[in-house]
Amino acid sequence: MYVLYHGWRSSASRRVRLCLAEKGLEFESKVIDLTKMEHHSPAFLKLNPNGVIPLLILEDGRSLYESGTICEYLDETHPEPPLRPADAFDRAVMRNWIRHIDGLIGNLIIFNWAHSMAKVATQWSDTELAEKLKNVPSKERREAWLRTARKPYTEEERQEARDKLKVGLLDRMEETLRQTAWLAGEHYSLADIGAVPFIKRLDEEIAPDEMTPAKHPRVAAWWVAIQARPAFAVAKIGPFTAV
Ligand SMILES: N[C@@H](CCC(=O)N[C@@H](CS)C(=O)NCC(=O)O)C(=O)O
Repeated sequence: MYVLYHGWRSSASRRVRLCLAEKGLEFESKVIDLTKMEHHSPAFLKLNPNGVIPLLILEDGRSLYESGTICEYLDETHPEPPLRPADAFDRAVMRNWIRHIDGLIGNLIIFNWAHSMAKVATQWSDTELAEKLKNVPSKERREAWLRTARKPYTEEERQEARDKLKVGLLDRMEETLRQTAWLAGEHYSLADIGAVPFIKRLDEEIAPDEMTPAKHPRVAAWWVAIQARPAFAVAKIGPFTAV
C-alpha cells in the first residue's frame, strides 16, 4: 500500500489525496505536523530535500515528492479513470495550468499560515525560531516562517495577494471555462485537481464574494461540479479553519 506523508490542510497534499481518491487507491496516512517542523527533520529532508509535503512512498519503497509529479505518476501507473487528456496539446495545457497554479502558492500561504501555524510560531522564542529557520531549505519559506512568527502580513499585503489570486486564478479560469468544459479540455483532469485546494480557500475565506455566479459564473458552476464528485468527500478537503 502507498504511504502518504501529508497534512489535512496542506494544499499540495489535498491534490494528491484527490488524485488517489479519484483512482480509488487507498494509502497509509502519516500526518506531518508542520508546526513541529517534522518536514525539516534530517530523515524527512533525505526523502524530500525541498522540505515540504506531500511525500508518497511507493509500494516498492521508493519515494516521490512534488504534488503535480506524484499525480502524473499515479495517473500513468493507474490509468483508470484517466486524469490526463488523451490529446498531447491538451496535456501540455494541463501541465501549464499546474505550473501556473504552483506559481501562485506564495499568495495562498499569506492566508493559510495565519491560522494554526501562526498560533504556534508566534510563541517561539528568538532562539527557538533561529534554530528552526536554520533547517528550512528555501529562502522563500524561511521568509514565510519568519513573517508568520514575527511580522504578520499587513492588510495591504493580504489584499495584494487576494488580487493576484483573483486575476491569476479566478479570472483566468473563468476565461478558460468559457471555451472548454474543464481547465484542460472537455474532461476533468489533473489541472482541475490542481486548482481545487486554492478554490476551496478562496471560497471559504479569501474571496467568497468573487466565487458567486454573478462574479465568476463558470468558476462557481465548476466548483459545484467538483464538490459533487464522490472523490471530493473521500479526499477530506474540509473547512480549513475548523480542523
Ligand atoms: N510544489 C510543492 C509544494 C509543496 C508545499 O508547499 N507544501 C506545503 C504545504 S501545502 C509545505 O510543506 N509547507 C511547509 C513549509 O514550507 O515549511 C508540491 O506541489 O508538492
